[in-house]
Amino acid sequence: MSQTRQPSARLHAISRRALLAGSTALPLVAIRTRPASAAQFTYKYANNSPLSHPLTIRATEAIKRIKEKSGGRMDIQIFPNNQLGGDTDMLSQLRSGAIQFFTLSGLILSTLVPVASINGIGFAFKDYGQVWPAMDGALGSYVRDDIHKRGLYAFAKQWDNGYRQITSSSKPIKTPEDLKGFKIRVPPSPLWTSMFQAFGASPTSINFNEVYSALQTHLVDGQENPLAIIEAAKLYEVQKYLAVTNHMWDGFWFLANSKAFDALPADLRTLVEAEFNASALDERADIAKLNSSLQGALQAKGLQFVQTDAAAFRAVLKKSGFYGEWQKKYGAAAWGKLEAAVGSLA
Ligand code: X2X
Repeated sequence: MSQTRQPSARLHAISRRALLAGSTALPLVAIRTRPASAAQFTYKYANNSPLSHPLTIRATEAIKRIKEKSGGRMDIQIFPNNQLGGDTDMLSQLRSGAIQFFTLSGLILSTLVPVASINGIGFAFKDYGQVWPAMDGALGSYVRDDIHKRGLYAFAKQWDNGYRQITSSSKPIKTPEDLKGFKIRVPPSPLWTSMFQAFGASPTSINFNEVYSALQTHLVDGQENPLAIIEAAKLYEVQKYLAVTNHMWDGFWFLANSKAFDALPADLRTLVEAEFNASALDERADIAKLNSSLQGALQAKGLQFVQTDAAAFRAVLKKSGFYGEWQKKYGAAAWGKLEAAVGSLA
């Protein structure tokens, strides 16, 4: 036994010695962890989106362009589909610098930057003709300034999540009264909870990575999301009805950890921001296309669509004092920017 062992032990000793001798020129750590990468900056981007969702597809394209155009100096590794945890976990990772880039709904970001949920005020934006000028303009800048005060950097162009619709397994939601006592999942955000409480529903905050199983096990009877998410995450497998409510518009901020972003040389900062902003516009166009094609596709998969009267839902919110309450929370400056974009809400 010792005879068979000896040669290999010697070989091992030799190769180790050889490696150690070379280690002044090439650090061992670099050889082991990133054999093929000569990148100067290796950063991580994480999201909650399924692989087939335009957010992941277009972000992946931007990352590829950034690598090419930087001559390989900037290598961003993508961790989609909640691989690194739920949104609130990933937000902590972004803040600590464990990840450097992350896309997050403004409404969830509001747990850190309160004004970031303002675009989600119920029935505020009539259509995309109101959304993009506001988010690319004064309202978006106002929110971004507050984000920047919290150690995070938000790129100028927001990505589209979409207008949200309510799905359910137990009964169709046709009128606001149907929401009374309805057990609905909402993303973790005070605005979402407040809005569904105003309807008399029973909202539970759950990160997106647990939504499918929460619906499957009937922990909740419904949830609300844009069509593109319902399709990409296959929520139609565990839901029967979709109420077309368009009750809020939701978008993703493309966020960077400010320290990590500032550590990049100016040319890489410019490149990274330009490419992610360009992909944001591609992604907006993808979602617009999906909005017009997905109803048929989802119906074919068995989801029953129910049309609703938005004015009736909005009237309930108004009567409950929802708008007044949130106007006070955001303050006159922010609310004024929202109303400048969408008209009077009170
Ligand atoms: O968590 C959700 O419902 C989702 C996927 O729409 C968000 O990112 C807010």
